Amino acid sequence: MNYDNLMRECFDLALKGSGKVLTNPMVGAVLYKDGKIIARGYHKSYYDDHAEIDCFNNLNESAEGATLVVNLEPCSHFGKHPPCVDEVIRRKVKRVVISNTDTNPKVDGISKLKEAGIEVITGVLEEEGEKLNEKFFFNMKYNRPLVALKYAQSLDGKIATENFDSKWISNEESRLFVHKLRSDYDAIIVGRNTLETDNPRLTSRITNGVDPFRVIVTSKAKLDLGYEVFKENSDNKTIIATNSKIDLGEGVKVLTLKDKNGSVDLNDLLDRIYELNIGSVLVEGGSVLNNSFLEADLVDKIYQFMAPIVVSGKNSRSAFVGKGAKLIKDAKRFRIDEIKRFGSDVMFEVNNVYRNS
Ligand code: AOF
Ligand code: ZN
Repeated sequence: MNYDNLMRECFDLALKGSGKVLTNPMVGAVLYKDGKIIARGYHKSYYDDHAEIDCFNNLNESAEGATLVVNLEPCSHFGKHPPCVDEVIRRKVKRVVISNTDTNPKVDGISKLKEAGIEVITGVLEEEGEKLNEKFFFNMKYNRPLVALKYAQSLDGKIATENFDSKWISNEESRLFVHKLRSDYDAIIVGRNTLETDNPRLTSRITNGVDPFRVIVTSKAKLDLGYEVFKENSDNKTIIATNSKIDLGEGVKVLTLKDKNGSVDLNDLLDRIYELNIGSVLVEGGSVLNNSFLEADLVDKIYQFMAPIVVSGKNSRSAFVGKGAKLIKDAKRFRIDEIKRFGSDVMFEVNNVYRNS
């Protein structure tokens, strides 16, 4: 039997957890018996049940002899929840069909299932599964959040004019996609300059969008709390990341971080927010912060939007402002993995060359 369609159903279910599962993987599960789906489930958020358990909870009959299709290997460890494999075995499922094995070193569910006499089929739509959970697999491999930069530029590579005007380089369709990205990523990071010049809300304004954590990076000791990110903080997800001593009183979370050459140490920032279960971040500028991530070799991905306009001007801004490479051979190297069109704009999804997916 071909399990592709059932696996696609798992992917669709898994995606409902996007932006909510944080450092956990997105997982969907279906139980299939006598030619039909008898239950569906998915991992809804970081603290919620795993997909398999949610699926069993939605089941109104016996699972004995059924096939469980799930995009990730069922877990075998005691984490926030007991092992899923124990429940799969207890319910007398006869076959488990998986897209990806779990790269979490604590997990070895496949051997447990096989020992219990359950047939296991792996690798169904494996590449799609890996792409779906690229953030999770990245987290497991590198032990830190995945960092993606996002910016919109003109044909001549400018993200703002010399007086920092940047509204609106990209079109409405591109901006809609950005709101989807904001929902899919766990946090947005901006530098203090961007906060002061753009006063962004950094929320996801699409239907069912999840508002991300909003991290402001600053080295200065004083900060005005009149900006939108502080006003729209009913969810308590605004964080100030700083290498100086800031006392803002109640209400806004402050992370005091290591200093690196007078700026926030970005490795320390990523480690500290990873402890808050933030598994992915979208850096939305400005040029100096983008460049700091680049120089620290912490840019894993770029979403570069390009609009068919030319700004020109020797003082207009580009996406990265710093020392720069003296020779082209020393330029940081990326790989264009995807090109999408949004009306008159083009978006390049670019990954760092060290990443293989
Ligand atoms: C599954 N099904 O739906 C998910 C799994 O702390 P815990 O107990 O939530 O465990 C988290 C780990 O479990 C996570 O790192 C990953 O290895 C696995 N996630 N496993 O069988 C699921 N979300
Ligand atoms: Zn589990």
